[in-house]
Amino acid sequence: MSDIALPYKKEVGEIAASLVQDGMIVGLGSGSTATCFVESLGRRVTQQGLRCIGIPTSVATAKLAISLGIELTDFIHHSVIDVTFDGADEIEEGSLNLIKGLGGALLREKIVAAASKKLVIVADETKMVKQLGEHTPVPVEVTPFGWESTAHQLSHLGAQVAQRWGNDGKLFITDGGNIILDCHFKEVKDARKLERDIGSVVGVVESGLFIDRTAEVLIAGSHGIKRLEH
Ligand code: ABF
Repeated sequence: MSDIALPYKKEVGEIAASLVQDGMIVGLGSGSTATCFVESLGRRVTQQGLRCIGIPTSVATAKLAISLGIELTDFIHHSVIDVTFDGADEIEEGSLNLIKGLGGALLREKIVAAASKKLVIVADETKMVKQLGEHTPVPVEVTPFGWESTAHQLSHLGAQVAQRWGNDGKLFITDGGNIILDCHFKEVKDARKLERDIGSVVGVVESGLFIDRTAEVLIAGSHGIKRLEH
């Protein structure tokens, strides 16, 4: 991970892991900053005997957690999560609304977030924006069947729609077997309305707009760690 923000991500990952208490059911996020959190949590489990159980937001995070000795569970056994720590692609100042999903895990991330008593976002300072959509498209997970029609309907909302391709040059397929359409909007003036509008398009499974879900943001940067609460 040749990431200039890596020191910040590691720092905020450590802080987040220190907030996990014995007995907690913890949502384990996806992406590079959430990975720093999971790695730090793994150290607390193996070196300090922390007793917690994780619900992962992606197959990749599940594999990482298992490799680090973190016990996992599922929604059959726990329908409510105490706290979830996850990353984000954009965090809007003030509202703390998010764009997530550039890593392709938005559906499970949103399901885990919705099941959580508290969602804590861990990020470096580059993720803060004045208005969502400044430099990130809205990822939308759609069913493969009829995706072309779904894309056409999304374009009626004002989006320039692009299929997501993997680094292997193949069409990106999510853990859920769906595809992702990255929707580029000129401006996202009303993110709450846009989330509703996207969600009402037939064929859409879920969007990467996380509205009114963030309880707290831990931001790492040259100033140290900043804690923002909604
Ligand atoms: C994940 O974190 C995704 O929602 C998002 O794409 C990713 C981006 O964060 P990072 O910069 O930490 O990889 O939760």
